[in-house]
Amino acid sequence: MRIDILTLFPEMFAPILGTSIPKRAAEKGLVSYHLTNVRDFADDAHKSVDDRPFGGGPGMVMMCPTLYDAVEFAERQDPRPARRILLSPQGRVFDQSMAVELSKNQRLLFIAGHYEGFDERIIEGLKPLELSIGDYVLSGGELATMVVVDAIVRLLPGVLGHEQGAADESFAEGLLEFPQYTRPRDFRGMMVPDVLLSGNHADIAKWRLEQRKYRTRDRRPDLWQKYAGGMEDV
Ligand code: 4HQ
Repeated sequence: MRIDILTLFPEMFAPILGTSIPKRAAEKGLVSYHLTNVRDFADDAHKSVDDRPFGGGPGMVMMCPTLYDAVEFAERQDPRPARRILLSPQGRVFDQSMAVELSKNQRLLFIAGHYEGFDERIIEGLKPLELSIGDYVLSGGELATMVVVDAIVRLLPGVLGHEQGAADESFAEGLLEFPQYTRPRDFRGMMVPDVLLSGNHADIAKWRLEQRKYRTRDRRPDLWQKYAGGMEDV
């Protein structure tokens, strides 16, 4: 997979993409990251990438010409068509099923704006998939891009070992995880549940599934509704 990222702050990405799983994925040749600084495509002496909004009001708006030039430049670097993605609170809220779908693409191109909004013709003409990582306001799309990239890259075949891959499937099943314990059995009077020390694997599996259901029903009624789907006995 090739991932292009268009941003005014390319230096924000190296610490994340150069660490842990995203780094390992690149080292294994399963993904490559390509940063493009949108400011390099500014065509005036002041290197401007944004301007004041028509109609007035606060804030600045990312201009079409620079961003279109940056997108077209990045896309010329590889013949495969890129799925364009723009991070914005107006987008569809990103979730695991979208990570799975996006991980099937050969090429993704992310547009991360900073401070400002986007000229609407960026959406209209470039037709990016608009994604939000949640209902809060960030200073820019960079962190949101990194969240989405991380969630996708760890799904690429060969990036994770078998154990972790299996652990992800359980989230895909729509339930939260069960509580985990390790040594010591007694920590300041807080005990590990007996069933986990019983050696009875059927009982352990049953207990863990129950815990997952309790937790999901209690903490995430939205996920529980999807999982149980109106079943009467749950
Ligand atoms: N922003 N999910 C505004 C976000 C955001 C989010 C990114 C701030 C885009 C223009 N992006 N810029 N939440 O708050 O994705």
